[in-house]
Amino acid sequence: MYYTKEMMASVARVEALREKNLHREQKRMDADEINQLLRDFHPDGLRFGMDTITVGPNRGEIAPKELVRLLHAKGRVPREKIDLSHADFITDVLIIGGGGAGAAAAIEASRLGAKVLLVTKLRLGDSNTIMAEGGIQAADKEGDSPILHYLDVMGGGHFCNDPQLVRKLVMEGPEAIAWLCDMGVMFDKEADGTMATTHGGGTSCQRMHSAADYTGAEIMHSLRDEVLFHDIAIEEFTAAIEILKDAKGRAAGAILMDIETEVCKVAQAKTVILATGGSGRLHFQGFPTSNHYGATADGLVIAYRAGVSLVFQDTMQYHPTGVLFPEQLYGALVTEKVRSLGANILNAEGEPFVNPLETRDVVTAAIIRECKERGKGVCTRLGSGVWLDFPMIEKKRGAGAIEKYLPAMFRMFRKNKVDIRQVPVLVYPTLHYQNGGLKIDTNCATEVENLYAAGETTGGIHGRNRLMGNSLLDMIVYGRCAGQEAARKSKKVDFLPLTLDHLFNYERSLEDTGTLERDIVSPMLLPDYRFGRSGVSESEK
Ligand code: MEZ
Repeated sequence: MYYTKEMMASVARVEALREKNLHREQKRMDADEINQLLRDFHPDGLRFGMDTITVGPNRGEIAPKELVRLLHAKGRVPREKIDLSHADFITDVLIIGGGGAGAAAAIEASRLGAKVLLVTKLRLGDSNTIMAEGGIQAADKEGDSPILHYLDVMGGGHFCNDPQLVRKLVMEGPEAIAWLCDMGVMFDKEADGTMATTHGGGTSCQRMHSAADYTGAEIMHSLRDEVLFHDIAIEEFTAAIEILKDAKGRAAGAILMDIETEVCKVAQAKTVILATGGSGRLHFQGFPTSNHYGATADGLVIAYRAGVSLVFQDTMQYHPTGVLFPEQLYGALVTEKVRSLGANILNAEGEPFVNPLETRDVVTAAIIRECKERGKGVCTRLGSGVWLDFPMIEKKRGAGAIEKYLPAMFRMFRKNKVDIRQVPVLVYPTLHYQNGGLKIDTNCATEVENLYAAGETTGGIHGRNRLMGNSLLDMIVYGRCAGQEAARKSKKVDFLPLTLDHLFNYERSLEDTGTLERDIVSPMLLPDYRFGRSGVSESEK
């Protein structure tokens, strides 16, 4: 154990109050308190973190400035070397992205008889899906219903979610769980064989299905095995750097780039699915992230240039409990399941200051207020944070509960010399999820014909704040849907000559408005940490 003397003094205060805190119910905030808190302390409310988009479908709207910079950059395509009259790959359905949504889409498209090519810039499975910990929501138990789930999703998203997208999410939730079970996913069960489920922040029923605290890994491994079982072509370490269109303005493939050699190839497809995931690696407002290394908003950038609108692009999810200490785990996710199991959030005095099962945006804003305004955080070299009191779990659920329910957390901290059965852990919000993204309809169709999207790269389902466990559900429900729709549509499409005119026109608009970012190209593909966390040199900031 190598907590500092000051930290240990604060831990002693947490321990002294633990018995009292066990019997203390932290009150929930009312709507006015929540609105005020979010306005004043949630990072989304800080307008200095935003810039205005100057071209394209969302011209005049705001987005995080790190994203705007990429939207205002030139494409990566080596124009002189690309011959669009020759296709290196020809397929029915091209899937861009090898995480949960891409894999689910590939399985369904292949099942419907389409020829499928899946490209991923890392390896199949490298994604935010595989890193998801706490669970997947679905209203499949007695006493629950999709209607209650619907109300929770809408409430969590501040009632600005797209109602039809939410309807599909919750109605198809139980079937998604059954599909995963059929595929071999081993969810936790009670002794009588029924699903073991817990609450998440903002849920009215216990509908969080989990595989301990590595639910995403359990799901992704099964999806990956299933993809490999099908006749699906896979190109790893291959990034899509631009959408190709045909002479009718429909999506018709992509320019692919080998991530090692940077050699580019042309993939021609009847339909294209974007399942490129999130953008945590852009480190909005300098936050650390729980995201995988490839979460760099690529899908948003290439689809936007092709003409797809963004929705809720100004709202990000900062998960309240990222690791603050030990430093080598900075930003790593501490699953919300820890709070579902009974751990509370405490300031340096050991006092609770927010109900741990408020929605994520609320808990995040409360932590930021406690540290930044009230000065009641615990100081570390990386800033101040608050305690997540793991030992409270064993007080509530008995000895052995941590190793039973949170084996991955236990191991992660033990490897770093922290025994979470004995001591609380210092946490601070970490960038976790992109609430917004590409606009889709309930068939996963974007505004560009033959271009579909699914998973974290899309927006609208979760409104301005997603609840725990709804992204794993979203990527299964909508990933499957995208695969089916794209496969069906591919049967009606003929190949026409390919073009990149949309890219050239977009770049011309940037030149005309004087807003072209001349010193970078996009999509980013991988973060560059040579100049600090955001990949932007200090002098540029
Ligand atoms: O849905 C999520 O983001 C999730 C399950 C995260 C977690 O806290 O475990």
